[in-house]
Formats: sequence, C-alpha cells, structure tokens
Amino acid sequence: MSLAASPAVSLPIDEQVARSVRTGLGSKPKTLTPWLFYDEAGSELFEQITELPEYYLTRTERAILEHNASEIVAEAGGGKRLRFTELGAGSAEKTRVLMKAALERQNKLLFEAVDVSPTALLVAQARIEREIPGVKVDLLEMDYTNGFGLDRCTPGERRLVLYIGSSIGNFEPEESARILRKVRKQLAPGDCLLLGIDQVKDESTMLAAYDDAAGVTAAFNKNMLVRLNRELAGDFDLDQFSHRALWNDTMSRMEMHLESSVEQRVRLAAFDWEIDFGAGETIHTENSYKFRSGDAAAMLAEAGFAHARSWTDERGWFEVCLGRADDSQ
Ligand code: AVI
Repeated sequence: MSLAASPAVSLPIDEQVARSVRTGLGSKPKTLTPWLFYDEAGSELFEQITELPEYYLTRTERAILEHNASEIVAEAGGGKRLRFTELGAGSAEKTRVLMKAALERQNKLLFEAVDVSPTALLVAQARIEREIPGVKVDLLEMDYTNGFGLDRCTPGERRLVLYIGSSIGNFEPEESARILRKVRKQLAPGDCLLLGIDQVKDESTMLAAYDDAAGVTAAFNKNMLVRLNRELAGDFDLDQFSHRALWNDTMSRMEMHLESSVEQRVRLAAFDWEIDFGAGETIHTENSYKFRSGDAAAMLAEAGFAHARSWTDERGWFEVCLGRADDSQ
C-alpha cells in the first residue's frame, strides 16, 4: 500500500464499505469480503448464476424441498401451527413450496422475510400474497449476522427458521457457529431451524459451478472491482484481472479469487490510496464451504439444536437438515 500525492476525491462513501475495503486490500494476502458482491448488479448476476446449467446448488435444493415439503413441515410443526422466518430471504422463490405445504395443515401462514436489503423482497411480497392466498409476508430489514430481535411466537405456534441456499457456507466456521447460536437464542424449545448445505462432491463438478462456461460467475466476481471503481473512485482495469475458482481440499471449500495478470498500481481516489499488485497476485473474494455427512448434525448440536432429520437428493449432492431447539438455553 502506498499513499498518492494527489488529494482524495470527496464522495458520499458508505462507511462499512470503506472500512472493509481498506482492511481487506491492506492485508496480505489481499481480500475483499463477499457481501460486497451484492449491489444491484451483483444481485442480478447472482440470480443468473442460480439458473446456470453448471450451478447445481439451487436446482438440487429446490428438488429436495419439492419432494419432501409435506414431511418437512409436518416434522417441524409437530401438530402445532407454523410460522416461517427466512434468513437472507432474497426473492424467497424456493420457500414457496414449503408455504404451500404448510397451508395444507393450517389456513393461514405468517412468513417473516429477513434480509439486509429488502429490494427483491418488496417485489416478492406482493407476488406471494397474491399467488398464495393465506400467506401474510412481513419484511424484516435487518442484518441477521449481527443479531436480530424476533417477536415471540403465540402459544400454540412454532417457528421454523429457514436458512437455506448454502448461505451458511460463505462464512468461516467460527462465524457460522456464532450465527447459529444467535438464531438459537431467538427460539423457544421445540422451534426448528432448516439448514441447506452443499456437500463435497467430485472436484470437476464443483469447479464448473464456480467457473461457468458463459462467464457469469467471472462477471459476478469482477463486479466487486466495478463497485470499487464506482463507489470509491477506483481505476481497476477489469481486463487486467482474471476470475479464478479453486477447490481447497484441506479447508473443504471452493474459493474465488481475482488474479492480477500483470504488475500494476491501482488507485482508489476516495482514500487517496495507491495499491500495488504483483503479476499473479490475487484478491481472495469468497469461500464456499462444502460439508460431509455428519457435519450438519455437529454444527446444529454445537448451537443447541437436536438433529431431527435430513433430506438429500439421490446423488447426495446437497443436504437439507432440520434441527430442533433443545432445552439447553
Ligand atoms: C450465495 N452463496 C451461497 C453462493 C455460493 O455458492 O457460495 C454465492 C456464489 N458464489 C459464486 N457463485 C455463487
């Protein structure tokens, strides 16, 4: 890192973005935090990723939910009326099948959709309420990773927290353990957590999922630099960085990096900061942890949930696990 002579550009900077970019690009090896992916363009690119032929995660999880929806809600409800709370709900596309299954057992369903950015949800809210009569959608705009305050359920009601889409896989193990414990603290004994996690499989399948032929994942990864150019007056040349996806077997995770193809200096004028890159040097942008049989039950137990049941697809590529809040808290 070196400081440039010319003055900083004055921009309305988001403090959280500024802080995390300074820390990440100032460290060795360089990193950028994955939540920076999700500006408007990045969220749109992620939606496109979920439909790519190589990105098996979304469609595999959706099929598991479709095949097992009635069993999942019956197991979670245990004869009580359910309330759904989805973390990082996005457009809540995959949850619709569970809502319909719940409505076969009860005439109304409250769906609490928790997300830091409710843009996708605002559209989803009207559609869900129109297309699935009986569902009432409450939008809860909060960052669930930093704790959140949920209402207590009414007597006779049980909460089912949905944390699906392998979102937990984007956190470091200590961080995911912390998030799960936070969720548990919000729940009463008997309430449930449905966790969707991606499983370790053959390396070529995982590599293709994070480096698709159409280059959508590459664009998603590079969008971080587009964002830094726009929000921090950067001059990253996108042609001088390449998308890299690799399997880290020791850590059991897919990693995404942005690799500098040449030795270069990049300026972030908002901080009056010049950053040097060596040829081949990378910015580590994301980890996607992949799990093995038994991992989910262990994670749930550590957070105060008894492992109730798991569902998977016939290839064992993805797992959806139900944990029940025990009496330990
Ligand atoms: C959101 N998350 C679960 C995705 C994943 O698979 O880790 C993000 C993503 N990164 C590259 N492709 C998709």
